[in-house]
Amino acid sequence: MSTLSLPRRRFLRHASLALAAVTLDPLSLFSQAPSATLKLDAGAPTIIVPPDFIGLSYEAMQLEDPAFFSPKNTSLIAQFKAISPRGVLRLGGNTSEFGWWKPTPSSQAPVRPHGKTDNGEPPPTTIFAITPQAIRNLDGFLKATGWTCIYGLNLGYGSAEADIPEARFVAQTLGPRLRYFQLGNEVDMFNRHLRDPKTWGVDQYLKEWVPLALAVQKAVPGAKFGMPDVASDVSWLPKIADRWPSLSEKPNVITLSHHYYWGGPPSSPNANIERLLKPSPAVAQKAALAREAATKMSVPFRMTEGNTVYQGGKSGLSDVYAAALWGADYLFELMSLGYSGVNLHGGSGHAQAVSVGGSLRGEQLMKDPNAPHPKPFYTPIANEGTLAGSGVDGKLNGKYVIEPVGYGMKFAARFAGTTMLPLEFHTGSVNATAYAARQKNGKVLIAVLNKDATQNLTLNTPRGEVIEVLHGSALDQPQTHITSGSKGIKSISEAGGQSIVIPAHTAIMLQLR
Ligand code: BDP
Repeated sequence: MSTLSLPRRRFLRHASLALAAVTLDPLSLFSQAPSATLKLDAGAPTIIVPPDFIGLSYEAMQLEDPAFFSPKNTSLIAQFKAISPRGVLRLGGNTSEFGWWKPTPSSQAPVRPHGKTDNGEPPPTTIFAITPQAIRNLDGFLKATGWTCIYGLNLGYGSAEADIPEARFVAQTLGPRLRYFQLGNEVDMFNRHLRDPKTWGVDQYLKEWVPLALAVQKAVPGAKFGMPDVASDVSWLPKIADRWPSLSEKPNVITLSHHYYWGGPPSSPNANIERLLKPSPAVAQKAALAREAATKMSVPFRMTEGNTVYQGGKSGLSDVYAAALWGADYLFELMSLGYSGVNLHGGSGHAQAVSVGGSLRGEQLMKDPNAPHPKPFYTPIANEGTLAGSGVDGKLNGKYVIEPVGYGMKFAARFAGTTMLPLEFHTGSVNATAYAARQKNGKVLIAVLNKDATQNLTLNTPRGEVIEVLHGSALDQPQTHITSGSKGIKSISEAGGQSIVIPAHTAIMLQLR
């Protein structure tokens, strides 16, 4: 039996709570727990989950430090691989409109007209350089992780002149590790800072985006694109799909994309654990719009950037065990809705703080902003140095740890490369979800997430073994574990099946015989 969990330092902060956790006799629970039924519909149409479904998203500004995505950053590489042996690293975020390509040490930074500042966006004076060394190191990093990359080019301050040399070098260096370029981050928000709100919209966007993408494509043979990477207005996708047939020349778009933050800002009283774990109808509504557009354009659709709470996340919500259950559930849901992949956002404190206007708003809500916490709060992988506190960036020390939301991703990653199977799941009053999939070896996996804060779930299932458990002592505490095996979760055989008790706020992975 192996257990993966948060590092000792953050664990010890809550050791007293962990010790107080009561070990319940699972058999005694059968009588008290409400019962749920689960029925597989093996004959129904199915969805294939790509083997590299799992993804992480980082700010483009992370490239400012060539040592970050580098083959030498072995601890970060290990954590990428631990979350998923295959995956997609997406580089973009608000900072992708503020970088510039610096081909030689003597190249001069561009002088840019500074537009207006918008709350939650980088200040207009933000500028950082991306060098050939950063791209070469990125390639070494991708080779070491086995991941590929979605690379964000600059649309906000972009031009053919500025973007082509960067795109050319990136394509030549990354080769097959470059999945596609994206050109512009959260273009539905450009009206608030980078463009004239009176004229900005889908039509103006296409007027700028299409010629720029075509120029890059002509200069960089084989260049492919994802678009439009909107923040929240997913109705842009069907609007683009409707206009697409009328374009005289079409760039090679291979994916439609949008972002998703569950809630925010951090100060909102609605951003709380109870609501985080409830179903979010917006997820399926956005999926319906994305699917409609993607079907019209005959391309896959992807959620390229998202997480719990925007503006860098919220202390006590984005960085605690509840976020692991949210992350796992969200990923399973997107798999069952037919997404080709999902990238949860994170990074190191500095780049991410710049992306949201200079500081992590969630820190202002903490009693002690210097108390150890991941920076940003929602990052799936944190640097141990930033956990130690002290300022926005903490001290990067080369050691990386998986945070709760990253454990949720790791738990869901088991479904990568499977075929989803529809199921019927009735849980009564318990807040729980379930997903099923057939693996390549033919065996069926069922993930059951009991997100309920207090109620256990008694479930009647076909016969099988619990092969993994996602658990934490409390929803509002950081320690999070994935334990292989059944971790004491007992089942009772019944005619044609079994009963399993899943304790409150615990998820299991069941493999049927
Ligand atoms: C998104 C931006 C990203 C930010 C994130 C946030 O693309 O750069 O870091 O929001 O607000 O909208 O946390």
